Amino acid sequence: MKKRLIEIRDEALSSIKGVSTPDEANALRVRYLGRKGEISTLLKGLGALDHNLRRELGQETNKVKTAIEEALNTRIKELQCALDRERLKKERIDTTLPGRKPYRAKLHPITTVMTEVEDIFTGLGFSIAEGPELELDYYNFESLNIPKDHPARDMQDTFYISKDLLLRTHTSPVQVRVMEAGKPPLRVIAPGTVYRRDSDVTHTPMFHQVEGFMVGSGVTFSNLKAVLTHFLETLFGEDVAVRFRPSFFPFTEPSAEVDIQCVICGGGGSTCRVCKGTGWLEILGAGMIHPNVFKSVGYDPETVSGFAFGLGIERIAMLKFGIDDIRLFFENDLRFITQF
Ligand code: 2NM
Repeated sequence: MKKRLIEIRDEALSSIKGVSTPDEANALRVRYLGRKGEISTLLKGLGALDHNLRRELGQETNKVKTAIEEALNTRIKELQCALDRERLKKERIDTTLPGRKPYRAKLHPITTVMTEVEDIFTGLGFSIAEGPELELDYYNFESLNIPKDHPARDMQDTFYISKDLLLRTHTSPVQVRVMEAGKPPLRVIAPGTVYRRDSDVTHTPMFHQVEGFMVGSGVTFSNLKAVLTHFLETLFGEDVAVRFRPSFFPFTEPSAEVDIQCVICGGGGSTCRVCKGTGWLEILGAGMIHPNVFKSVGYDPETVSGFAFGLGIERIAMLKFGIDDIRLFFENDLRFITQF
């Protein structure tokens, strides 16, 4: 029996040397030291032995158990150390790497241009007004001298909600509401979102406008030219050439379109894609407010005069930043949006 005990010990110790994971070592612990392990099984025969022999074998067994236990613990510690070393190597952090730059939010290019336009007009004494995007047909069309069945309603295809309710196609209805609620003299701009059924590289169904007007006694077309020329020189630089061309809007008479010399080719490019070889870019619509608009808001067209104008923010942002597709503004791709 003592011989068998030594055999078990040697076998266990050599097995322990061969294991390669802590789990394997623990399996050996069960096999040799467990309740149904090799040693327990051997000790079942102990009862039949003589007292002295039993004591001697008992002591011997304890020594063997301790030896196996120690060998197991040593091996497990070794293996655990190796595992830890490997993990540390794998998960090593290079503290010398430069830190990642935190993302810094920027203003959307449309917001930047919108604010710039607002600042120029507030600098001239204009105040800012807002109004509903869901608008009555009356304020969007009727009051602006655009009766039902008037061909001008087709100029901007409209999103109708019902017969009388629509998404505003321009911010002029805000101007009408401001005039209706106040009395001359007034200088107001109305920046905001407008909606038209249109979609291609230069049109989106939602875009941004700033419209403005100035009314009082003796406001003239010269005042219109002075204010808009100052505006364009501030926005595009003192040296920009400005041109006023006759045009038509139902809500102004006379009406004009305002061009600047092409910011891309400088006016000389017969092959320029942006100005299509004309050398000029259309930037603004404007005119002297129509007597019928004054009548709508309860002003006397004989004693009150005024000019009004409107411009598209996306178009200006495209020209300022050299962007050729308006849809880029609305895709919210950070690679685009963070460039400005
Ligand atoms: C434009 C062009 C010409 C305009 C007119 C008015 C109002 F309400 F005062 F009559 N607001 N805006 C106007 C005039 C807008 O945009 C191209």
